[in-house]
Amino acid sequence: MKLVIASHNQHKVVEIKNLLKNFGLEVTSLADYPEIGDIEETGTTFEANARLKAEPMAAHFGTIVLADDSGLVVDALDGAPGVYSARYAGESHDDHANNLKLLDALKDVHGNDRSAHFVSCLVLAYPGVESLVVQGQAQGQILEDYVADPEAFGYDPIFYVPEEGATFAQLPIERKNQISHRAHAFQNLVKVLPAWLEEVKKY
Ligand code: ITT
Ligand code: NA
Repeated sequence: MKLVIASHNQHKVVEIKNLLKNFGLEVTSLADYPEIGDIEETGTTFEANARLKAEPMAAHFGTIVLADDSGLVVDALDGAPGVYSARYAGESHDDHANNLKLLDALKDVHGNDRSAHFVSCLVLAYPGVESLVVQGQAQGQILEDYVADPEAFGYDPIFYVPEEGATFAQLPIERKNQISHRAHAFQNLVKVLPAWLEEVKKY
């Protein structure tokens, strides 16, 4: 069976392809379909935005489509940047600018008060079948010092996991893919996917 990852974020696509490795699916992403532009994410929840990305694409491709809507929820900022994580510092989706803006917003917040969690909401869509929705979270702390890393994904350079003694950016991808919000969402997906694929096969 074919599955298209409805994402233009290459970091995300690499992680998801890795997480999908043993599912026996033929996986592509929007990088393979340059004619498809960005979808406007007008939702106010991760689920709403993931549905906006997955469901029209499933109708377009006639295949299973997987979308991930994710973000960083910072307790001291009442949940910001949340669903606006990609465009926190503006529509250019600049990870470096987003990190700087977040550190500035937290400049008077110290120690354990810098707690945050990542959220990943996955939606699997297929024409005529009710979408499958799962979520995962990962808990951490926002560092005060930022070592810019142009290779890193989003907020990974400032997201510190005490149990690992490392930021997400410092972990090998294999380890991040065991403990991340996306990894936990996939662990939840595995439980419900077989029954959903049976529904898909009926169409
Ligand atoms: P697509 O919508 O095309 O998939 P996007 O980057 O715009 O790509 P989102 O709208 O879901 O995706 O925004 C998620 C943002 O949250 C992302 O740009 C990062 O800033 C942040 N983020 C999500 N998961 C992350 C992770 O594992 N590590 C670091 N930052 C992450
Ligand atoms: Na997006």
